[in-house]
Amino acid sequence: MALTLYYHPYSRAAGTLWALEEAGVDCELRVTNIMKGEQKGAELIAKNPMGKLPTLVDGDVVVTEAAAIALYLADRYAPQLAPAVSDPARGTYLRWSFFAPSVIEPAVMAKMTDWPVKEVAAGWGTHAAMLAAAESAIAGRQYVLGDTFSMADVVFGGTLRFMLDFKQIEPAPVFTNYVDRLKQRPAYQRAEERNLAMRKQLGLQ
Ligand SMILES: N[C@@H](CCC(=O)N[C@@H](CS)C(=O)NCC(=O)O)C(=O)O
Repeated sequence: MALTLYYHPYSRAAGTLWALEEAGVDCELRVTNIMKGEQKGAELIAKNPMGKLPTLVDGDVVVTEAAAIALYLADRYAPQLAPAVSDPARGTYLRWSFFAPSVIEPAVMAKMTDWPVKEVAAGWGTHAAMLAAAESAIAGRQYVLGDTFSMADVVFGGTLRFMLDFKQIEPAPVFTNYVDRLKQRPAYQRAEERNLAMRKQLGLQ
């Protein structure tokens, strides 16, 4: 198997399994116990100086950052899940894929930790503006691209799924309906089964 994912079921790498399942890509899972600090060991640090999961190795290439990994998998292995570079829909696809880690995640973290930041300087603005923008991405639509599912839904929807499951955002119907729709996907369910099996195998629950 050419691909290796440094993985733990209690990490963002669990979401990467969904991306792999959607892309139909086989990948060796290198379990890295973040509870024991294995992510800071020499093997992973050599590949990802952040010492974080997920880290994907594909031949000679290392890809880090969950969103980048998902978009990479679509571009390289499942182009049907990404608008072509020449398609203007690519703008929408990239917009909400980048919005997840660069706006949703820090806005939620800033609110949870009472981190005082200047709204004009912080790239994520305010929590309220983040929620309104996220809502605008999917209001009246099935998916980020309208009727067409894409890898942007794995990234953007996967982030909302996590925030809802861990009660980090309010369960507004626009978000819960969208996430419920995503959870029906066979690839999502296969990934969740694998994550669950791995948690059991590692004695976690
Ligand atoms: N920006 C990274 C964040 C990765 C990240 O923070 N991963 C966590 C697990 S979800 C981690 O590896 N934590 C262990 C550590 O920082 O030592 C991404 O989006 O993939």
